[in-house]
Amino acid sequence: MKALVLIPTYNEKDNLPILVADLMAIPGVHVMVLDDQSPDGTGKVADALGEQYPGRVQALHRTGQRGLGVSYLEGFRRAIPGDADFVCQMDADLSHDPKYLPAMIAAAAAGADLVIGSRYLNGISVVNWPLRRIILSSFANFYIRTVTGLQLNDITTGYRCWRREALATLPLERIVSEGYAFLLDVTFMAADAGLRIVESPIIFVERRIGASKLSSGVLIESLITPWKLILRHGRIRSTRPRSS
Ligand SMILES: Nc1nc2c(ncn2[C@@H]2O[C@H](COP(=O)(O)OP(=O)(O)OP(=O)(O)O)[C@@H](O)[C@H]2O)c(=O)[nH]1
Ligand SMILES: [Mg+2]
Repeated sequence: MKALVLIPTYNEKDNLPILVADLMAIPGVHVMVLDDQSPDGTGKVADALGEQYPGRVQALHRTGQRGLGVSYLEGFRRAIPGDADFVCQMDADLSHDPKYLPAMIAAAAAGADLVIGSRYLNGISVVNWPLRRIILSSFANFYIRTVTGLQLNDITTGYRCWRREALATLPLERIVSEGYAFLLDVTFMAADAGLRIVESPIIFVERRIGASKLSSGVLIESLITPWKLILRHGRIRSTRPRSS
């Protein structure tokens, strides 16, 4: 079993070594850091981790347009022709605890095409979020569900695990969105293609070190994207996916 974890970074020099050390404790897990020329030197930290864990950690120094969506797309493009059984996605800011990864990989090994690390499967599982952030995120998920027909509790989470062969079937080159809209876009594409999506519970912990990079432009894009998706493809009509 090989799982490649894609980690997009922008100014995460203090968080990244902690996350990678925890991931390296899980057998079969490999890491690809997707750094966007972070001014704080995260790229150098990623290179050092590559030397510390040869053959398991790889640092990709992106050039050109910066962004979460374009970084993930570049990671997918590199991972798809590779030999990993599973391709996972995680934030670098320690919000996504690696302890949930084995259960997510197991769900994919058991037949799910996409496993979503869900904050909203058992009530609301977030730590250190102000009430307004909880309301915003819950409303965003309710809004996206209502407009698109996607029956998932957490559509904007960045903690995921794909079966590589299933990911390879998607027309990813069509995606142009960023941030939360990117995450919605790719999830919608997976559901529209009939992939089997399951949710696996996680407890999300708000970052303690470093700053958030998601702008109001990205939030507005995530309000518009659901409408773009249904205008192009229609609403999702599949039955409610099962949780793992
Ligand atoms: N490569 C790359 N990574 C990014 C970019 N913007 C954000 N990231 C990374 O994407 C992940 C999620 O970004 P965050 O800023 O934590 O977004 P968020 O979790 O919605 O916001 P917070 O709750 O404030 O942390 C982190 O690992 C970031 O370092 C970018 O432009 N390029
Ligand atoms: Mg974060």
